Amino acid sequence: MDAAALLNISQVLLIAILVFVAINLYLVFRLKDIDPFRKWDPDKINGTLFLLFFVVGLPVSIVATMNWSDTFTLLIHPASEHGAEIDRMHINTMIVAILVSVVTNLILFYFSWRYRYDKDNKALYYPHNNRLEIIWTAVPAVVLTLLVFDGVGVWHDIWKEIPEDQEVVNIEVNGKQFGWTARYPGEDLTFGETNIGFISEADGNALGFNKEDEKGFDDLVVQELHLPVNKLVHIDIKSRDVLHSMTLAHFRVKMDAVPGMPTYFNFTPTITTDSMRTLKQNPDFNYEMSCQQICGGGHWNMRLIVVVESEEDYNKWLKEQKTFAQFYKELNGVDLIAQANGETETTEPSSEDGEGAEGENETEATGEVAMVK
Ligand SMILES: [Cu+2]
Repeated sequence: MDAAALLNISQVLLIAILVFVAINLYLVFRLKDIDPFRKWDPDKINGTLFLLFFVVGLPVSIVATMNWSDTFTLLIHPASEHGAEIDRMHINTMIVAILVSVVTNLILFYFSWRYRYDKDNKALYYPHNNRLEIIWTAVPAVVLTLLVFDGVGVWHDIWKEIPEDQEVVNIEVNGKQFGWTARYPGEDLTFGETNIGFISEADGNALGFNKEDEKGFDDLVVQELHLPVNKLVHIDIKSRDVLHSMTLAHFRVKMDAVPGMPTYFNFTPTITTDSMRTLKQNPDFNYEMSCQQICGGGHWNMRLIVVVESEEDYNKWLKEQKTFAQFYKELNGVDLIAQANGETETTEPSSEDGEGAEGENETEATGEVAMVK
């Protein structure tokens, strides 16, 4: 028997003994026909308990939050350019909410004690006060409007148009029950066409590539998201079944993945995984993508590791990943590139052919798994 089980048994025993003692006391009082609580004033007791609850409860909840909640530790080191703005808004909202909550609860608990029942006191009939009504309607309205305006401004900044000439890293993220898969466009920087009707888990085409579209041959399908630091990232977000929510909490990024309606999010990661490990003093720390929309039984397990690294390391990693054509050939023995070339002989010396040949040579060298179901 382990310590925890022993503790549980001793707790049950303790409660049983207390119940036993209470029953005995009750029987003794009844036999002797005495009421030990005759002199107790329930209004005074309740009033005092209310006050005590506030005086003890408030500091306890503050200490507990500061020591055991993620609220404060999560909200340091935003890892994206816009993250600091989100945190600033969050802190402003928290200050307002905590202030209002402490003041109203102080009044609630103090009044419960101060105006407890007293037989000499007569209740004051006070049905209405226009000035009070105006104050407690106008003050929250103004404060909330200020918070909302601030939020709209920040949201507008996050969603600003990207200038045509700005360099953007394009990535696609696909959600399904239950997992995330990321896709990079490969060397041609263009995603191949996909269609939900082409999805076939059996032959490894989990994203539904159109196997006749050459633009998809060099696409990289990966189970780990790599991002270059300080580069603008554009993520197209898709879902193939139900509603998911792509969440990168450390980067303050969150956007729903909606079946049949592609969404997107642009952001710039600013802290590499290595730097964050140092900042957090945790050598095992990893950024991760999660799902924050309850989407079924395996919702909790929708996790994708995210690695932020230097552009050099990022490019190196990209080169190590298998293209869709390589992966497909290894799994099914079908060479999509050769097939496409055979069918379209007239368009022979295109640039894709060169890339295709290179890709074939690399097949042997990179044996690592790039694509999982
Ligand atoms: Cu989900």
